[in-house]
Amino acid sequence: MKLADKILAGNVLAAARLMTEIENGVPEAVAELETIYPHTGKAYIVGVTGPPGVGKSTLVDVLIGILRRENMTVGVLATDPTSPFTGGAILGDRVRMQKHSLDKDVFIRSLANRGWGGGLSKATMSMIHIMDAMSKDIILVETMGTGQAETDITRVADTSIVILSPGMGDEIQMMKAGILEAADILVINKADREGADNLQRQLEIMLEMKTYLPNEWQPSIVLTEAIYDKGTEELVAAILRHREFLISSGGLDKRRKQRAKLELAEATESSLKDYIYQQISKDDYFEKLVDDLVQRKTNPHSAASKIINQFKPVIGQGGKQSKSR
Ligand SMILES: Nc1nc2c(ncn2[C@@H]2O[C@H](COP(=O)(O)OP(=O)(O)O)[C@@H](O)[C@H]2O)c(=O)[nH]1
Ligand SMILES: [Mg+2]
Repeated sequence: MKLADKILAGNVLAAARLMTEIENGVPEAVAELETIYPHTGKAYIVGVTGPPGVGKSTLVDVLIGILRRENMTVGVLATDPTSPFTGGAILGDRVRMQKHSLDKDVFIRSLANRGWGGGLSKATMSMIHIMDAMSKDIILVETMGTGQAETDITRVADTSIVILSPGMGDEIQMMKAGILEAADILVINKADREGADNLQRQLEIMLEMKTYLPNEWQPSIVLTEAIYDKGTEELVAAILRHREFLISSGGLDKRRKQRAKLELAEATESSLKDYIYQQISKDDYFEKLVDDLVQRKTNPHSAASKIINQFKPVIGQGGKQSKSR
């Protein structure tokens, strides 16, 4: 049996193996993902983003417990870009979440920093798809997040939680980076610490400055103390409220379309890249473009436009045809 079939039959080890293959860039893994894809789209994806040390992993750990009590199955994708080389923090996350490791309805996976760069990598999306195909109701994705790229988890998750904690001075930086703009729920964790009120006021002022349309979601602010399991039920309630809102407003479809768009663009990019690499050594047309580049008769951008322009009439026609049908 192929790995994908085993995964669809509920084999957890097969899922772990396929994830490792994806991380290592094993080419056969792509075919497995093709088998899996039709079985995805059911899971609800929650992005948990914030600067290092604010308590993302601690909070995720508590959330797992609450969601399980509500009888939801949970997938967790944890990354810690703060220690990309030693893997120390990743191991830490794993140890912390180990109490859930005997629960067959919880699947936790740590992803090394490779290919992540603060944003959402192809590998990340693939891991999410696998957990989705494993019938996880909720998938929690812990990332640092930059808020700058449309590939950031905060832009493609169904619900985006941005976590801050008092006295870190990060909130200003995060505002600059636009990460707060992407938040559906703002969490002030470590509310047991001094400065939580102040941070709450700052965030409230920031939210008040924005104008919301009548049918637009207004981000909520939730105070939590992850290590004391305080405010965490409220956080889960806020997530579920946002989910209800997205479903009833049609926003969920919009977000999923955005995610599909991103995946299509990324897949096209990598296929096109592979194709061009293959052709460059066998095709006179590409050979000439490369020579022109070397001799500085053209530049990479213009050369790329030339290639894309070749595709345009074909793609454009396809679009027109399907519309008229
Ligand atoms: N005082 C306090 N410390 C917390 C709270 N939540 C987490 N921490 C601590 O903050 C540190 C960083 O937590 P961690 O979950 O690893 O943060 P992450 O880097 O965002 O994943 C750990 O030592 C936690 O025990 C909280 O609510 N209050
Ligand atoms: Mg962490």
